[in-house]
Amino acid sequence: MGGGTVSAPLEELTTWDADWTGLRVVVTGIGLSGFSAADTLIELGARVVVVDAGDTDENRAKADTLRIVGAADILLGADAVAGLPRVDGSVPDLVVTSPGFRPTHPVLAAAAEAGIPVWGDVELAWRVRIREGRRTAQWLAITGTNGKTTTVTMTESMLRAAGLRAIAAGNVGTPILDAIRDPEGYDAIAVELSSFQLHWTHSISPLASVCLNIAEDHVDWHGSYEAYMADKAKIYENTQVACIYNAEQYETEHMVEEADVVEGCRAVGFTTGVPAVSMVGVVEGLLVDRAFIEQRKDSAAELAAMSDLGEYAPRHMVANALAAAALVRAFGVEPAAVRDGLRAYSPGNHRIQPVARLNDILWVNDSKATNPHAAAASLAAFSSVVWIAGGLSKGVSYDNLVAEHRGRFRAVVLIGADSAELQAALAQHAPDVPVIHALEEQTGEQPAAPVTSAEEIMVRAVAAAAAVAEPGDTVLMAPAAASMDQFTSYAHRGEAFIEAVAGYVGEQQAPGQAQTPKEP
Ligand code: UMA
Repeated sequence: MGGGTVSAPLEELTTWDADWTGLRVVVTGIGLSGFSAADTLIELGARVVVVDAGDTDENRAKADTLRIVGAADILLGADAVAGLPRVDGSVPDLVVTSPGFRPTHPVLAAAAEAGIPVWGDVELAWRVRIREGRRTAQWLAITGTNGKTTTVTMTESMLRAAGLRAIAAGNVGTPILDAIRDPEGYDAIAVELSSFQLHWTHSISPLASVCLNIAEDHVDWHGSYEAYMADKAKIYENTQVACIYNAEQYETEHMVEEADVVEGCRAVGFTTGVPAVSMVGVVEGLLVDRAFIEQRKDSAAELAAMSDLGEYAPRHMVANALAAAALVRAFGVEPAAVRDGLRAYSPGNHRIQPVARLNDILWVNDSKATNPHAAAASLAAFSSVVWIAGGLSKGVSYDNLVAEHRGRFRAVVLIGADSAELQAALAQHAPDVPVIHALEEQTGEQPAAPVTSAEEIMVRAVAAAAAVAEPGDTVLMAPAAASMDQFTSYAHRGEAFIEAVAGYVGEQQAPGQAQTPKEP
């Protein structure tokens, strides 16, 4: 450390009330997590410099807010992130990074080179969660390639049904530091953790944890599938009561076997089949617990009925519900609250969301399918599909997805600025399936005009899909890719699809004959 006021050593900074004063911290990013990290550190009395490549109006407004709440230097623009800045003229003691920054980013590479510790906002949140005079929330930690958001939201719903003060936070949207700093505090937090966030956590010790599933994703950020998997496996480290694994995916069980956990912590499986001892699963249409009851050797406790998940519950939804149930059971929640929580839960938009039905063709928005694994789950739910797909591929392979589902495709409509990888997989594994480029389509005799907006992309994709779909088909927009090449977010992509479908349906129908979408 340099001169001036010196805080306690980092290893002693494990509560809110520790001496954080004068700690020199660089915060990377002024988005959701960076802002909450900087705001927290300022409140703790640390010296903070925030850097962000985006010199936008929004970032400038946030910078002004941080300057008002306390001493912080905020550096915006490309130059700001060219290397590691000094804090009060000295080398920083710590870097707290936003998850979007890759480990190879110049600021983080410089920190590694100088031997400066890097934490994520989640590590910081863990270190400040204990505060005198406030209740300390237990953490139920959730990761996985797909289903995280559904599972944290279901977990939150079950905890609330049990009368607990609970919130879903982390990657799901509410920064974990906002939940930690809530003045009333929480009994439990359902914490969604992405692989990026897990990469920068070091000491968290959740009450229970789960990796729902694992498949190739975010290879560009992590460098390899193995590195991604290793970061996901960190969810189980130091777990106190139960490590919950997917009994249908050995990789997750293996992660539990390899984890260093608190003594006495149990391994509990979830399965959509009949559960063995120490598992939760399904028996004759009921979700049951053979893990958290005394008599588990020869009996099971009913948690809920499949029908409590709604009329239409694909297999992965059942799996997510069981994982959530295992987490809350580990916390001591009664079976009735699992059922009530599931009944109260309503799935978010953009996840296998039926948006219209016309001439026996169902239109489904699954914009949240941002990788092949998620797209596979929704493709599996329908037998004959016009598939709208493509976008930012994040370096993953499409071979297995296309090879496995080629029998379902009536046709594929490509969106995405560059969907060459998906197109190559289609050419190799599904050569007979018609592939339509939404953006290159000809309209009548005239070549299509250049696409001017994200909305226009979806209008074209919907028109192309409508031209080939037949009664009984599902038109499924499950891109298997991120959205940022053409849209601002998956939500924007989903909204554009919903609007385009509504426009198409409106054109087809005489006024007054609109059909309301039904759950498939
Ligand atoms: N920035 C740079 N340089 C970079 C990267 C980012 O300057 O190389 C700046 C941007 O200009 C921007 C800020 O950093 O101002 C954004 O930071 P960020 O990308 O880390 O995003 P946050 O706004 O902090 O949101 C993050 C999560 N985003 C990512 O992990 C990319 C949000 O998850 C999360 O909800 C939020 O923290 C609160 O915890 C979103 C996500 O897409 C939903 N997650 C990925 C996923 O689910 O697949 C992992």
